[in-house]
Amino acid sequence: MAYVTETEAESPAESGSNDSELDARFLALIDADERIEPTDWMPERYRSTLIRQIAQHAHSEIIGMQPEGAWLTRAPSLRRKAILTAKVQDEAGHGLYLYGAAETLGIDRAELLDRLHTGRQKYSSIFNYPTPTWADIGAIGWLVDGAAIMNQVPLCRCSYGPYARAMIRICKEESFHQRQGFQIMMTLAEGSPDQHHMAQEALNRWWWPSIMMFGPSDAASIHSSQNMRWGIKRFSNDELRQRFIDATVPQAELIGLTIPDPDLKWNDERGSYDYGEIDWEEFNRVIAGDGPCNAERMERRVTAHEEGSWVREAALAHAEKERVRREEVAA
Ligand code: BYC
Repeated sequence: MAYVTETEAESPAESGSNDSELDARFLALIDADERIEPTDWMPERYRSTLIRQIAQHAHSEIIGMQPEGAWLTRAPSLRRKAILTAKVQDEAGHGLYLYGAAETLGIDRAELLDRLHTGRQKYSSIFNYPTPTWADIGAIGWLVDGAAIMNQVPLCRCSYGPYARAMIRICKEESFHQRQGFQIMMTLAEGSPDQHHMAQEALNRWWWPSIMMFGPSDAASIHSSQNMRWGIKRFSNDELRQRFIDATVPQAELIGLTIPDPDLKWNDERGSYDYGEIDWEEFNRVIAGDGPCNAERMERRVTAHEEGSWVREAALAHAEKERVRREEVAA
């Protein structure tokens, strides 16, 4: 099936198509909160936008295995190790569901991976930060999975059916991940002074990058208004960021940790927390490829892909053998 790339897509009027009747039918489905399915007609720009977002999401899941995978051999107990192994496997599974959802849009998984490996597609900024202590694993579960849930629960109602359905299962697993992360942080925060300090330092490292996960401010977000019109996005970047902050501050207070933001203050009038200035320069640097771990993450990913080529070849050879066998039986 033919597909357009992010840059090839035409700039549309409202929905991206020149065919007003098909357009009207497509937008009527969106307005009725129905799901668009792979066999339905859709504007090319809707298709390419979804390919971009779902692929970025899938890439984030598999790159996200790296900072946590680094602690698999160093987890502080067998129980913690088993839980972390399961979590890292879950991330691989999320990648699989998401690449599968992207493929329903007519693009090949190998092409998507190639776009990641050649820097033509992004992955989440958050996974370009290091995990120097065990507490960083707690902070990732608590904050990164917490932010992911806030962003992803609305995606369960995304207008594109296969993406929305994949998100339902992913969100269930992310909730478990968030709780295990919070539990690690709680244990450390309530432990010895050194452990408490380690938890606080991890919170200091991960707070601002987690806040940045929600993307640029609404004023700077280039895709938001079109994505909201298409029912891909249900809430803006800033709305979700605010919800995350409001939900997380009381959790930090509960375990006696301090959010590293001197400007954080409850605003009675808004019924929300006011927060300090986000370092957008850092965000832009990280998404442009110049964060603390970008080079290391990409090198590891490309090496793993190359070293795994024999597995893909073996799986294809096996599938072919099975196909021939089935044909022989049927003949
Ligand atoms: N990192 O116009 P905007 C996870 C890019 S969770 C890197 O607001 P949009 C996990 C954006 O792609 C993380 N790039 O875009 C959790 C665009 O660039 P391009 C993954 C970012 O699409 C725990 C440009 O900035 N989650 O995987 O309306 C464990 C302008 O942005 C970031 C998802 O992907 C960022 N943080 O909104 C393991 C959720 N933010 O593409 C794994 C699905 C923005 O034009 N994605 N950019 O070159 C979304 O909800 C939306 O795509 C976003 C951005 C909210 C991220």
